[in-house]
Amino acid sequence: MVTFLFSRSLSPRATVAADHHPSTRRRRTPPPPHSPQPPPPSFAAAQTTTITTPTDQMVFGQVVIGPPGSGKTTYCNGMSQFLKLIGRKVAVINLDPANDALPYECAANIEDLIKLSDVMLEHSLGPNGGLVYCMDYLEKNIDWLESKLRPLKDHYFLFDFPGQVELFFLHSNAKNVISKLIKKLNLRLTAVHLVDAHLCSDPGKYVSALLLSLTTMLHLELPHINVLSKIDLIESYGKLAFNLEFYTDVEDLSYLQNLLDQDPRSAKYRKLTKELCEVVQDFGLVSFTTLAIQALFQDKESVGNLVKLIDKSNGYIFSGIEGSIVEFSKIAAAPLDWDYYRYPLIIYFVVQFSSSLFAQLEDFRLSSIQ
Ligand SMILES: Nc1nc2c(ncn2[C@@H]2O[C@H](COP(=O)(O)OP(=O)(O)OP(=O)(O)O)[C@@H](O)[C@H]2O)c(=O)[nH]1
Ligand SMILES: [Mg+2]
Repeated sequence: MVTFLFSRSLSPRATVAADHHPSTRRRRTPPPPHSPQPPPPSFAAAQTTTITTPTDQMVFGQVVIGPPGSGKTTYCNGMSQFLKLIGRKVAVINLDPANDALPYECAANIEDLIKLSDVMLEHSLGPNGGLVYCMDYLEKNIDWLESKLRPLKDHYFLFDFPGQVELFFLHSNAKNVISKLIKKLNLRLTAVHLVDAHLCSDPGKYVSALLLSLTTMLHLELPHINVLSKIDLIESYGKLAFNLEFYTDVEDLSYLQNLLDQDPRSAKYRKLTKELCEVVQDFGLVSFTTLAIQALFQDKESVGNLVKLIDKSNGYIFSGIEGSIVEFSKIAAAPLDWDYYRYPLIIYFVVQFSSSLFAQLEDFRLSSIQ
């Protein structure tokens, strides 16, 4: 479910390589003249080199993307609540200029920089062209966003992006925005790509979802997790032909062919679909995890599991750890079994307390009206 694409974050090799970077080397104090040179480090010594992670400088977060209506804004809201409950400081950043009613409190909002309605009016553009313009504008004014985020460097970032999928596999503006922020603020980001789960009930749409996920992964070059969102609605447009694992694991797409043949529309494109499925399988990168963020408190296990995957992919689990290269690799290879559920009682009491508080406030309001 997690794919480490060009994973820059916390790779021991990268950290050691940084140590030899000319800019780092120049700052070192030169040895006093005629002082004895230290012996070259042995292989065993190199194995136990202690790496100190510059945790104070690294900022972790998620880039939340996916087709229109796949649940990105709801996800950012639910995920920020979950992360706050497990003790993280969270900043949600709205980068979708078409998001007019936000359920969460924004740390930064693209609307303060540029308004989609103004762009459409001034440049005679439709909503899609307007969004591409807004992303270009954001890329050119990246310093504005940097100045908003720099004071929040002790927070965990959630970026809520627009649903225009062409921004993430065709244009380079959104990718450039992300990579500029990564460089300027030393971010460690994972792309969380949401796809409506109900697409699985139609084999043609499912193949499109697979292709979209693959092209987005290849284009963004970030640690990437694909999510089937709104899993509670998976069968709302028809029964699934196979069990859920078939759709999440993406292991043998040849079974889809029989289904596609039954539909006269897709039978015409039989060869094309077969070839596309082979491309997806040959890359071997796409798989999905499932989520129903709206049912956050009923299904906190799936949210917790997703957070574990994300933390592993962007290196959050390593933050604050000082250790040897060997220790780092042991952690990377370990199963996802650390304890996120040490807070279930807190979550339970917060929910119970909030609902009883709301009930009391409502009683109070009604009694004051009477
Ligand atoms: N049943 C169910 N509905 C959900 C879930 N997540 C989101 N929704 C609903 O899906 C609809 C779209 O959600 P949004 O969060 O606005 O989706 P979005 O991807 O931000 O949409 P755009 O910004 O327009 O691309 C809303 O009506 C949500 O209430 C879920 O887990 N389960
Ligand atoms: Mg949205």
